[in-house]
Amino acid sequence: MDDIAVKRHLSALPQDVIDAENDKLMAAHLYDYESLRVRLERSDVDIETVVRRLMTLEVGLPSWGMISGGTRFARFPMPGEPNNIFEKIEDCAAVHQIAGMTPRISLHFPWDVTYDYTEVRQYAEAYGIGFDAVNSNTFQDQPGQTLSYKYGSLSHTDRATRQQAIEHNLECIEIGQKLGSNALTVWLSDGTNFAGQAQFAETLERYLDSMTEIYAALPDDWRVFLEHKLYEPAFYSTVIQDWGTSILCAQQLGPKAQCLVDMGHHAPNVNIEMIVARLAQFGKLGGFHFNDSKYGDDDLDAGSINPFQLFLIFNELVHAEERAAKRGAAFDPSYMMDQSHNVTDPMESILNSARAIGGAYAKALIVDRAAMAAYQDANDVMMGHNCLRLAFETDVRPALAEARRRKGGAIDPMAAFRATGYRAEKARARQPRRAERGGIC
Ligand code: AFD
Ligand code: MN
Ligand code: MN
Repeated sequence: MDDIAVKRHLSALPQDVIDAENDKLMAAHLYDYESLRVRLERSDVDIETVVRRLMTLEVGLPSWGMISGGTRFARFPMPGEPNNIFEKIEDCAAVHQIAGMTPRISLHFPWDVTYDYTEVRQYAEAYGIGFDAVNSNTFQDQPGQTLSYKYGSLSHTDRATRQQAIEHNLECIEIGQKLGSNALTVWLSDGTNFAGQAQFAETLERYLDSMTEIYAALPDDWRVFLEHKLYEPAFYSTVIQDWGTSILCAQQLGPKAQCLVDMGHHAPNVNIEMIVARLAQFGKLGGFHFNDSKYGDDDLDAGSINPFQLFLIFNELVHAEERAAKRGAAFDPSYMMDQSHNVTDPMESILNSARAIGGAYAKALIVDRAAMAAYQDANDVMMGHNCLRLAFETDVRPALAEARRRKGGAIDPMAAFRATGYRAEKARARQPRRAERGGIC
């Protein structure tokens, strides 16, 4: 790896292939871009400003989403998928080269445990990839583990089991420091399957005691993200079941503790954009796990089921961004994806998701906020609503394509990715993964 580590920003994909694909589309792209520019100008929106803001959008990729996912029934591996952290980083770099908005990878431990984190960091840096929040895992027992998490981890009734889970989280922070990460995400699977299995209050107290120890170990510039989830694997109750419990715990722990919103972790029909607004208003919106869902924690591709919801979330994010800017306050949620790709090529799903997330942001950026505020003040319901509808119905793809192109990415991500033949080449070069039994990852 040493020869790779000394170079800077290797290309995972042949840039000339991306450029050639862009050349083919350039005339049509310029025409579409000009049409959008004129269209937006009529609403006093400057397309250049939109493109420049789009160019600042960054979304971290889940290391566990780079391989084919699976259900609890089966996992169907695909030829050419990554076998280790280096290959996952390489795939992230390839996606970033095309999409221009995914410069970080979020690791999950112990799944991504390796022997030399300096080497991993250098390898990633060589590709221009950094590290997003590190994720701890106390929802599975690992080979050789002393105490079982069958009945819980950070909230377990047994002090020694809690201690083991605390130590795992402390180790994640240490690894994260070596990698240059600055956040820890704690998703806790602890909960119950039966009424009477545990007391809600005491369980939460034990969780808070454990989290207090983890919080105390956070370096100065670190944050801890609390990821709530209402069910699964526990089916009667979970300890951090919703954003209410999450924000209460984050407030009790202190300013470095914030809430992470995974879009699939709510009851059906919950108004997620409103949760986003509330968390942002109280400085507790730490991060996102973007994905989409039809029924539960489906981990489908962002924007594939309910793009309007994704847009409404970004509408709140842009509003929160602007509110914070006016007050000189910080607003810096960490955007990440958390998807499971069972029937598609993970890289293609991620490219599509990046497009959906960027598109939702672009649409949120062109909302006429001054007009909407005036309609709201005048209680003109229909016109207030139409400010959002108009933005949502606008085809913003040329602005997004331009943002990608200016970063060396592709006007048409899917076409460019397929033109590189990346996956077929990896299918030849990489060891095939063995067919595994079921399991989320
Ligand atoms: C879980 C949560 C959490 C966790 C992931 C593991 O969304 O983010 O880290 O899946 O695959 O459902
Ligand atoms: Mn998640
Ligand atoms: Mn999930």
